[in-house]
Amino acid sequence: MSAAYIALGSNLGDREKNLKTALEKMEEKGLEIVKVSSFLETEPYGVKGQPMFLNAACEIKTELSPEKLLDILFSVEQEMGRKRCRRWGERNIDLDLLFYDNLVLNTEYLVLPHPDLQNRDFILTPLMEIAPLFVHPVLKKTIIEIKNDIEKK
Ligand code: PH2
Ligand code: MG
Ligand code: MG
Repeated sequence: MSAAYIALGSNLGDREKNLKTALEKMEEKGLEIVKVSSFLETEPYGVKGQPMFLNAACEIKTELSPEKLLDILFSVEQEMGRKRCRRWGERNIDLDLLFYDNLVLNTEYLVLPHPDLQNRDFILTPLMEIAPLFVHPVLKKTIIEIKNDIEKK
């Protein structure tokens, strides 16, 4: 069994319902959800002038490869009618794979760990609730340490 961490985000429609629906669909597709953070309202990062986000993070257990897991996340987004609009723009649901065990991977399809998570408070704050001592396999720092680093910036 592998452990993976996933970031959830929504800033269109009923945001809370969207996050809950995504979690339900992930479970229906066989991902074992072991921890879910609280849902956190956050300022848009990257592209301003869009609605506030609701963000969360969860930990899952799976026998699937990281690529197959990513396929499942995409299929949930698709079933929920996700349209890929502008980069960093508004979306009813976004599911991003953050970590898969201690795997470091850089392919066209998938980059692990998520390449920008160390700069994103909206990922680190919920992640800190469920995995404060998880060590980033490239930065060799815990989530708490990474979160402290961005607070100093
Ligand atoms: N997702 C983005 C871009 N900006 N900002 C917040 N607060 N939350 C997000 O989930 C988010 C974002 C691209 O995926
Ligand atoms: Mg994203
Ligand atoms: Mg995404």
